[in-house]
Amino acid sequence: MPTFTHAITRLPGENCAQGLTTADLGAPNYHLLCEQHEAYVAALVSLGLEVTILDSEPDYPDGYFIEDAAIVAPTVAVITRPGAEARRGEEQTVAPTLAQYRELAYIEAPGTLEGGDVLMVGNTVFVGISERTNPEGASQLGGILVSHGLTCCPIRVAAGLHLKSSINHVGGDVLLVTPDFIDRPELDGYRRIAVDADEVYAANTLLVNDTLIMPAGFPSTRRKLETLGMPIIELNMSEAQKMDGGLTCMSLRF
Ligand code: CIR
Repeated sequence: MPTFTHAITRLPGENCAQGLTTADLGAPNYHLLCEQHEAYVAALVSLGLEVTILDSEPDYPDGYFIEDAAIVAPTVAVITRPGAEARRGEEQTVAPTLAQYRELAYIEAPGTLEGGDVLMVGNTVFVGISERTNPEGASQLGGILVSHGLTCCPIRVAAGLHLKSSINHVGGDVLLVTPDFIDRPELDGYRRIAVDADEVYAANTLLVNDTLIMPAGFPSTRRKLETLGMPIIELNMSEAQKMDGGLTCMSLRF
């Protein structure tokens, strides 16, 4: 399992309520969102990561969901081309920081790709084909990553915003999945733990250096994750959830 030493995050802006969302949970409270973001950064620091915090972006209310702007592999960082037109350009604001750590490669038009659709499990990279990531974007990513020793496996995303809204790696050969993904043949070879249908938001649990960070308020998922015997940190994610965002979205880890 990789050990992360760095993370890049971005502060939410006062424009956070202007971001894209399909959730019917009301507008996020900017101040509470900032507190929750601060707790998130503190959790990453407590797990040994050096965290770079970029300023909020006045033109990009979803910019703090920074995971969508890039894929960071061990020897290359791929700057995405977001499928959401309103988010196109965010990736340019992340590239200079990533260039300090990795060689950069780029997804080009007509490809679209968002980092929330990319799940790395060892040398295998699952790429969700979703409303945000098209087959061309997935194929370009595959072409870049294969030359860096990784294998891409496309997987159709029929529910949830991104692939990682529904599937995440929680250690070893174990994936945490929503009920929709439990029987997907692409995941054969992995042990799957399914969250309950009324806890699908908790499928977006983040593995960092042998600790699981999960959203607060999902007791059934917590009990299932406890069987893995790893430390668990719960974070309140109420405000990002209002904007369709989760734990993985709020950082790039490497
Ligand atoms: C969006 O719709 O693009 C943002 N409001 C939420 C992005 C969440 N990102 C992620 O799951 N990786």
